[in-house]
Amino acid sequence: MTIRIGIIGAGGIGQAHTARLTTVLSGGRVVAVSDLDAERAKALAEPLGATVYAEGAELIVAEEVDAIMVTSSGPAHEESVIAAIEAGKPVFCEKPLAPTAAACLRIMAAEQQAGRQLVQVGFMRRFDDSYRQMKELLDSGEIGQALMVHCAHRNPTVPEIYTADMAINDTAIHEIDTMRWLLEEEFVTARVDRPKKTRNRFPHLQDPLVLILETESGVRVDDEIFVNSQYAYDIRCEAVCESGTVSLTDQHKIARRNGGRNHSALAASHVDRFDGAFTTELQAWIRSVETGKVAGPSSWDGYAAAVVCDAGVKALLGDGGTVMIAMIEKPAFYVDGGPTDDT
Ligand code: ISE
Repeated sequence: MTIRIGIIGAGGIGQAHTARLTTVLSGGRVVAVSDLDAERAKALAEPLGATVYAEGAELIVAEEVDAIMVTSSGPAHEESVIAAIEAGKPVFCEKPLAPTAAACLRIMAAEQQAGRQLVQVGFMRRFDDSYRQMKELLDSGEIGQALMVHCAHRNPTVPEIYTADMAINDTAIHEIDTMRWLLEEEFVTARVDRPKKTRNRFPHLQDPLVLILETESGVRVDDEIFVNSQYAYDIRCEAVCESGTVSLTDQHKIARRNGGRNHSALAASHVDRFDGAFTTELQAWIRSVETGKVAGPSSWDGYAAAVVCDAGVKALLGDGGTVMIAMIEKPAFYVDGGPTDDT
């Protein structure tokens, strides 16, 4: 069975996912594309023989489309995701699920109304081999319970259109989701520390910053966000546990030695650092469409991340104090993948 996929949003990530679906993954085929920019949609669709739809809404209800991939800009996600749910079609939505917790709640309401989970959110780090190995070790209990986690998320540079809140909403959101998944706990407080600013930033940014989160049981997570680090895309994570530690290693691409030196090539962006994770994530989505059971991050996870982001942004823009995080109780619908076709 080949899942016929419609892509809404033909920008960078839409193109990257399409390339994966076309060349690396099995079980899915891109048959339809829609983008506000018709030329961009055409450029993506034509080589694949896919149909271009002027409106995402038309693509969603098209007979030839079995499942939807939403790779448009964050604020446009809600409309497409809800329309896909209403059409009863599975939908993969890039992160963030929606820019506000209120919008995520509307998506969850539509999904519960539909009676089965249909949404997977693009938090790809959950599919990264090294994070998965960390989780396996933590789950085994071999090194005791996690007490603290030190994270760093460094990008070489960001463009001028990157706004102050994006340090949380667009960048730290990855650690927020990954830590919820790794620790299997929700966060209850957020604070932002503001170190000395780099001269290599645009003036509207606080760069670097440290987001400090605390979970229900008291695990402290610190996340250094440094988006003008200049040198590489560097993702770090160390969990300090009761009787040991576990951390990601340096993600070298190659190690070169010459001229009396040891040079290690580091990732330049999330595209190469998380290449394998993106592939595993999308393959898992295709399989889940086949089985009818969402297997990755759900709308609930999209909502939970949005609530923590809202608190993080409030802390960043506030007076340096601690912000309480208030989430709704997790609906039974989202426990263990929720109801399926057969329930
Ligand atoms: C970007 O939007 C991403 O999603 C990347 O994974 C992240 O590392 C980067 O910081 C964000 O700006």
